[in-house]
Parts: sequence; C-alpha cells; structure tokens
Amino acid sequence: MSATVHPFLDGKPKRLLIGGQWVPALSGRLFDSVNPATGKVIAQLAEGGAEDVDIAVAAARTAFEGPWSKFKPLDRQALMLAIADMLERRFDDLCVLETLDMGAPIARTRTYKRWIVQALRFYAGQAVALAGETPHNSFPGDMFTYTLRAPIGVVGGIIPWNGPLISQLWSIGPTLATGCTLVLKPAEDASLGVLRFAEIMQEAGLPDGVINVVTGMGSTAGARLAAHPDVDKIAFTGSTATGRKIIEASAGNMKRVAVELGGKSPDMIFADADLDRAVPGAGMGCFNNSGQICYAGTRIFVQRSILDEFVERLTAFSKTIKVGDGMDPETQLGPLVSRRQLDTVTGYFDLARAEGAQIVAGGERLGGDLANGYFVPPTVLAGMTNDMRTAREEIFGPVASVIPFDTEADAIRLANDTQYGLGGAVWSRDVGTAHRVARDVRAGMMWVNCYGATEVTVPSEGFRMSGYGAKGGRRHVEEYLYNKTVWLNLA
Ligand code: TXE
Repeated sequence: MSATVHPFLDGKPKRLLIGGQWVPALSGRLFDSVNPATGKVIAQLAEGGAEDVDIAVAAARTAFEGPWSKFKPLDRQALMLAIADMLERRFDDLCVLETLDMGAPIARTRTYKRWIVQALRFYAGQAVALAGETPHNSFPGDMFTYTLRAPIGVVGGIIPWNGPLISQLWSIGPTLATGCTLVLKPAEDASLGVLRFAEIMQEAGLPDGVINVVTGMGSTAGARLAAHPDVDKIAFTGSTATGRKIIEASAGNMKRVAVELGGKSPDMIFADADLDRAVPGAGMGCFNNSGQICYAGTRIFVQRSILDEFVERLTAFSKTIKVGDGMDPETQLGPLVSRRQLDTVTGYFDLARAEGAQIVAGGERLGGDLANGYFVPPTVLAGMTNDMRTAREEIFGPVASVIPFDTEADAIRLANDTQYGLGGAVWSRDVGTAHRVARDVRAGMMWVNCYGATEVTVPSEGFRMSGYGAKGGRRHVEEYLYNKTVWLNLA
C-alpha cells in the first residue's frame, strides 16, 4: 500500500455503515481501492454482499418506521443545514479523497463544494415545503377531501464512480428532505469519499439507520438492492446496460425507479457561432472529467463551411490542456478511473482507426511520467460519419467525434439519430436557429452558447435510452413521495 497522503487512508480496512454502526462484511471479504493516477492500492474496503444488504435494508426500515418518523420537517431541515455547515468547513478533506480515489483534478473536485453545500441547503428548504392539496369535490353528501404527500419509504441508491461526491447527493438530499431512509451502494471503483461523507453526516447528528452505506460489487450487493422486496424505490445512475437490469429486478415488488443512464450528446456548431467561445466550450464540454460525464458533448456537429477551421482550432485547443496527476493544482484532466476504463477507451482508439477516422489529436495512452496511471490525452477524431460505432456508442473518455453538417435540418436529424437523449448544445448568434434547434433535438437538457450548466434548483432528466426520473428542483423531491387521498364523511 502507498504512503499515507490523507488521514482517512490509515491502512485500516474500511467498513460498512449499517444502522449507525461501522461493521465488516459478514463474509469478511475485502477489495482494493486503487489510485488511478499511480495504479497503487490506497485502501481496502469491506466487500458487502447480499446478506449485508439485507441487514442494511432492515436497519433502514427500522429507522423509517421508528425514530426518524418522529422528525418533523423543521427537524429534518435543521439536520440538513447542520450537515451543510459541517461540510463547508471540512470540504478540503473530501475533495482530496475524491481526487485520490477516482482521479479527477483537485481543481475540479474543489468546485464540488459550492454545489454540494448549496444542494443540501436547497433540499433542506424543500423539507419544510412539502404539502398536499385540498381539492373541492362534487361527491354526493357532505364530504371533505384532502391529499397527503407521504415519504415513499426505503430507497436504494446505486451510484457510479465518475463523481460520487455529487452523485450521492442526488439520493441523500431528497431522502432527508422527505423523511425516507436510504441504503447507498457506491461504485467499487470509487467509494472512499462516500464513506468519509457518511462519517461527517454522523458527526452532524445523522440518526442511526437513516443513511446506510454498503460498499461492494454491482453484481452481488447492487443486484440484491435492486431486487430487494422491502426496498420501495431505486435511484440509479450508471450505464444503460445495468439500468435495464435494475428496471427488470425492480419489477418483483413494483419499486419506483429513476435511472440516469448513458449518452452520446450532440454539440452543434453553426457557421455564425463565436468560435472563440465555441471551440473551448465544445472542447471542455467533451473532455471535462476526462470525458467521464454522462452528458458529455461527444458528437460535435460542425457546419461544413467552417469544418476545417474548427478542427484545426479544436486540435490546437486540445493540445493546451494539461493532463496529469489530479493532485497537481495545475492539472486540467486526470486519469481515467480504472484499468478497465483505460482498456475500453484505448479499444475505441483502435476501432476509430479501423473505421477510417482520422485521429488528429491524442489517440494513444500516455507514457513517460504518467505510464503507471491510466492516462489518455484529449482526442479529436475527424473524417467521421454519424453511423460509425465510434459516433454511436458511449466511450466515456475524452474523445470528440467531429462530424460535418450542411443545413439546420441536417444538424437536427443527425443529433436525433442516436438511441440516447440526455443533453445537447447549439452554438449560433442567430436566436431563431438557437431556439429551433433547442426545441427540436430530443434530449432532456439543451444548452445555447454554453455546455453543461446544471444547478440543483433546476430539474433535469434524461429521455429515451438515457433514462428517466428528475434530478434537481421540486420535481425531484416529489419522486420520493407518494400521493394519498383521504375522504371524510362530515355528515
Ligand atoms: O457501469 P455500471 P460501469 C457507462 C460508461 C462506462 C460504462 C461501464 O460508458 O464506460 O457505463 O461502467 C452498479 N445490479 N457509465 O461498469 O455497471 C455498480 O456497482 C445493481 C455511464 O462502472 O452501470 C456501480 O455502483 N447494480 C454513467 C453502478 O452500478 C449494479 C456512469 C454503475 O456501474 C449492477 C458510469 C447490477 N447488476 C458508467 N451491476 C453515467 N450515466 O454517468 C453494476 N452495478
């Protein structure tokens, strides 16, 4: 194991959080957490299995029906605000851990602080804004009707590795706001920040069993959570293939399901766009977090009259990006998360060559000082068509496919020629073009003259094979509640 660089990495195996206690997996099994910048093991974690998930679900049920149900909205709000305050003071601790665990540059993980603290405060506000309705009815006799918005119960949160500190908030926030309880299964490639976050929540007063964390494999712990008969809802973020399994597994007890899945989002650059903004905007819209973002703009459609200039400028821009160990504050792109992800992405480099694409920037694993880590540079593919596999499949690496179009109608047709529907952008100075394209592309999020703006107060959700279920905004909170209609006979 590498030298300790963070107090949380003290050489002791990490445990599961179940019912407020930190416990080993019942099987005693452990798995390694690897720093993708060095390829070295930085911690060992308990490998929770189906039997640990069962105990965690029981603890979540006990908390839901017991002490936690006595927490009034103002009490839940106070807890969330206390967690937000504590995180605000401790955030450096978390962002360093996230960088060591999954590779994202510290310059990026530091920016999560604003987002996470604001998210907790937003959901804290929602806790005191839950309300039913008193609809007027026309039922014969003297009847009074009202609706209650009741917490759905025990939620299973299954999250990926590409930004776990943020991903976990998408289920922790609405769980605490509504009075649900949670069993969280982080990704095997990046669980450390989630475990540390749970410790901080406990210090801030989180009651036992309200949030439980079971680290472990997707095929065992994750699958059990998705199929568990006493889990009322699954909130999943991850691949489309696993999302389909989650939906199937949830059918056993008709769980509510929210799935945020993959994408192959279009970014359309019209000839009248301000290229000084569009080139870096589209570039980082694709390369950010080493391309490991669900809504990354990986298909860059460029109007033919500016194609050569755009490719030249994007190539030049990609070469200015500093790739390296995320702990260096100058680093803009860190490594890919794992050896497996590295193999996937370099496999697509080979496929792109075989399909006849021109690799005008990047396209090789980085060596030299970075040879032990899982580094690839920003990669620009030209000579592409939208029907190549490289342009159709989610790569989840910093790989931009540049594809020409002629007319606005072509751009929209190509943008929609995908199984996905998560995000997309249009760059143009013409307000009509911008609005028509934003209206006609079938995706859950569209950006005009920018890429990737998101905010917890604003709902967003995928479409088609990118999944369903809101994240952010009031709608997100509503998905953790069910509607109960009560009829009173006043006669
Ligand atoms: O994803 P999985 P993986 C895409 C991206 C990436 C590919 C594979 O293209 O290259 O998926 O990544 C848990 N039942 N995205 O294999 O399998 C797993 O333990 C229940 C896009 O890492 O979806 C982890 O916690 N759970 C994406 C979580 O699911 C299961 C983010 C995600 O892992 C399970 C990540 C099962 N049968 C990958 N199998 C995005 N949309 O942001 C696995 N898991």
